[in-house]
Amino acid sequence: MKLFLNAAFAAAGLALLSTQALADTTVKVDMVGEGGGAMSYKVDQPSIPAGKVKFLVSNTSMTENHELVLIKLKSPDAAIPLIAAKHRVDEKQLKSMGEVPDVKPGANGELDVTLKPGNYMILCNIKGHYEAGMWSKLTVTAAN
Ligand SMILES: [Cu+2]
Repeated sequence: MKLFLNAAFAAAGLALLSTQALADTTVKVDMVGEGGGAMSYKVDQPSIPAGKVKFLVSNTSMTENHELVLIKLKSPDAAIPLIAAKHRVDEKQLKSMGEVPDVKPGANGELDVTLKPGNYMILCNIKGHYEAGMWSKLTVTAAN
């Protein structure tokens, strides 16, 4: 029984290595919440080392599309410009590193980026979602 378990763990370890070989770090992000309710990101690690990063994004809401826009901030508390009439963030005034656009309820998406140390934010720029609290900060530290 013990031998069998060891073999099973070894196989699982190899499978993990082969799927993560391209990214140094994988960040899992759940996008939760419906219109009128609390919308947010659940990020499995808010601080990661610089390098190749894969964001694995899942929309766990029932009816609401969400997205993930990755912004590089000039400082940890940089102001986020809004287009008030449209209830959206003004992405043109920010440095976008890429996005996973329009993820349908129950669907998944991925974003592969190479990140330098600094302060970042992920936000959902579907109308009203940023204002409802759908954003999260991310710190990228110097790689060892
Ligand atoms: Cu959203």
